Amino acid sequence: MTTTDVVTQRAIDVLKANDRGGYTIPTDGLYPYQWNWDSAISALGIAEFDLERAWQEIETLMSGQWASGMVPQILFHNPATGYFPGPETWRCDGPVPSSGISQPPVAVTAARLIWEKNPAQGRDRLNALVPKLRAWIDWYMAWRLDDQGAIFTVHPWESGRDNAPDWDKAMARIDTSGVESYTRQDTKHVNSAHRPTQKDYDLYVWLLQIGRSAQWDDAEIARINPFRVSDPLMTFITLRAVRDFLHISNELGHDTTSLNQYIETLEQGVQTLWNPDISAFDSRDTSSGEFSGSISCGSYLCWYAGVDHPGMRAQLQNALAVSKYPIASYNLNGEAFDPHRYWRGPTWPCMNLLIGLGLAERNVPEEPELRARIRELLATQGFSEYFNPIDGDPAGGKSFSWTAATWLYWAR
Ligand code: 2M8
Repeated sequence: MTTTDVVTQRAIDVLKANDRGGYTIPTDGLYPYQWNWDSAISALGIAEFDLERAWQEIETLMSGQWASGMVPQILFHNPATGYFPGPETWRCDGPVPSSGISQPPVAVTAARLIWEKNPAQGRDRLNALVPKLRAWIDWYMAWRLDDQGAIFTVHPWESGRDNAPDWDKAMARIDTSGVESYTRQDTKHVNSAHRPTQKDYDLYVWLLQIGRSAQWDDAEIARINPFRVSDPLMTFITLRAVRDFLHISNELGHDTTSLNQYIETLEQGVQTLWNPDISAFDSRDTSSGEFSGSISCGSYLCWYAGVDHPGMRAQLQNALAVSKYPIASYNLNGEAFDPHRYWRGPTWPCMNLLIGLGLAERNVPEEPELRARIRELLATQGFSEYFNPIDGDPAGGKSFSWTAATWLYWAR
């Protein structure tokens, strides 16, 4: 067996060990349920060795879709211990016990990519998913579109980049003094210096309480939730999802009404996230109109969304020059940079997978170099949740599903 074969087998073993029967947990202990965009990325990895099971991953995720079209961030299919907040805190009543917010719609793109591996075999399964994927896209455009055409998040957990510096200014404006008492579980599993702070968690729980008091009604949340930050990552991933969904709909003969309009709106929206002061796509607080001043892994998803930008190409070249294991979750020269703390500096291979797919599709010459760096990182350090971008030190959960999937689908 070559080294590649050995690492590949290890990646398959991780995904199989995290399989809970129809869905894959991110990692044992820390995250014992089905997470939305983790499952989408895991499905890409699973599709490399079991196409049927990859479809099932997406189908199980979509089984949790609410009547509104929203697809939850977490599905609590089976009782588990060791995670906060669980279903009793969220108090939602979708078809499967769940949280009340969504996550970036990578699953739409994953459905297309899985289908393309064997279009004849996947046709019926994709056809059955089409109305659900469409309803989710419509929900995003109805409830998460700002007045400039960008997608915003109402909770840092919805963005997927929980404690990114992107939210700092918007969070500083919120008084969380009414937050209920709660007990964190995450710091029982991993080093607390690598996790969000207590202040971050107070805001997460406070925003959860806001949604719960609105009984998770979208219109009421829009009225009372003070946290609303437009995010390049969410906007790029949604734009990409709509493009892929349009392609699927054309190929399979489904209704395409409004889809071109959505694409036009989002294409305009992403341009409003260009911050000339830092020469990068950046987050913007919708209430103050202020940019966060953050170059993040989300900034580099422009190519994934089909958007080239010479300024981001320059950023990419710089990122490859200043860190051994790019693309970091946050710019190494940024004032909030912390190489250990979660979404404030570490490199997340799963994000590099999405960035790399975009680079490859747009023929950006740096893609092979980026892939080689992540390949070396995973082959030598294993499948942890995230890594120090300078020395590659692994951190967070071990045997992580979307990290293993990144190896299988892209890095190997
Ligand atoms: C992290 O977020 C969860 C909440 O969703 C948490 O910290 O409790 C994030 O990295 C998120 O992007 C990811 O989907 C989740 C599971 O891996 O963990």
